[in-house]
Amino acid sequence: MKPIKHVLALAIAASLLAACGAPSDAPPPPPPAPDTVTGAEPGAAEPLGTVPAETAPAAPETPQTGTATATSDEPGHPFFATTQVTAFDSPWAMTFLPDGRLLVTEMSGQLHLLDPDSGAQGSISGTPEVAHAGQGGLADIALHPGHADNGVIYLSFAEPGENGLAGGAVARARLVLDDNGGGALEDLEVIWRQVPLSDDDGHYGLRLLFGDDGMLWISSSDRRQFDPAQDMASNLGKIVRLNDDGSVPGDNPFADQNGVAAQVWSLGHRNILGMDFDAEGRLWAHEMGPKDGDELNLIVRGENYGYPLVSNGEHYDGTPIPDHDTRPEFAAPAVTWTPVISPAGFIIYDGDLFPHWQGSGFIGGLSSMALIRVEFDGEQAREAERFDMGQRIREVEQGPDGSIWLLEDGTRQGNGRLYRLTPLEG
Ligand SMILES: [Ca+2]
Ligand SMILES: [Ca+2]
Repeated sequence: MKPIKHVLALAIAASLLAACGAPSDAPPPPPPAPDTVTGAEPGAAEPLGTVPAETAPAAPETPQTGTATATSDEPGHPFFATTQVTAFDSPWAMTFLPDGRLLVTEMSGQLHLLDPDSGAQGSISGTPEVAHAGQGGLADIALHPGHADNGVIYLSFAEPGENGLAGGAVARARLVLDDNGGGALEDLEVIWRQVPLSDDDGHYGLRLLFGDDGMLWISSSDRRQFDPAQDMASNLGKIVRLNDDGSVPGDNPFADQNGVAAQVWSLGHRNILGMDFDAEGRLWAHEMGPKDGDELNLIVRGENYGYPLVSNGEHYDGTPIPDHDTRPEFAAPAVTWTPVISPAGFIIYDGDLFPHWQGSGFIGGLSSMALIRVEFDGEQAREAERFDMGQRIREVEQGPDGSIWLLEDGTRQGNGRLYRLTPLEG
């Protein structure tokens, strides 16, 4: 991959001089209005229901000092260089094509195709109509495991319904690329929908992931409706597992139940914006807590993760929620964060460029404006390091060469920059 257009004078180490880490042209976003438990947030300027944390005096987080590696087994690690590749308006997700080009979704509904080597950027036509409001819009993108042969991709999005309602949906289509750096989606077909629809514009979730078993995993968040997370007549507040055509696998834990219950792999979730498998095939998902209590969970077949009956956070209106340790029948998080990090985007790294980070998880932080490294030990996990990025991180991806790619959240600043992280030489 060619070197870079625009290298920020920005090298971030664990011993971060964090205040130096922010590009000079990136003032912190204004403090957001509080999330509420009941109402819709005020318009599209309010993308995530995590916001109170951002008004906390410590946000962005207190910079790590030179002792940051005290939480790490590593004796130290190389610096990484942060390079701005380009910028989008309100990017949400990205995935690499087999040819090394990058597909990037925008909440407004656009799908971009970027050649990181040349900087050439094209667009993909034929994306579905989206309900672009609040946290809703075009969301995640994933390649079919056989994409190199069949060209099939999957998109998740907020789908407009009748009477001002909307629901999360997943479509698959064939990506047909042209010779001019763009392309089109053909044979687009919606294969899954959230039930029920809601007039709330938050907590869609809609992270997409394929496992080694060829199954499609979807995070379906609670739409800020709470109780559906425990209701098997709804697929809200669940992690869903489907065949690649949207049908229900016969070995799902509730496959013998009627309706959407058969789709469910796990329940009792709030708002999941990141999932990935580790090298042993365990599924991990982070989850935005209510007021405090963000989580990283090991996702186990058929388990109930307890929301809204238990949480280490509390409702935004001040109503307490019993903590996890009061109800051992519900699966407890492997990591819980108070104050919150507002997790968005997640990879478990297996690349070659940062060999000492193989097996680590990397979580984007919105309110924490950080990249958070998690270390795993079997079914245990812990935060190992936190890199202050000085901006809300929306999405994390691993590049074909093992570089780490970040999308800045554009919904606040209107400028969602794409960054590539590489080791610093020397
Ligand atoms: Ca991605
Ligand atoms: Ca609690």
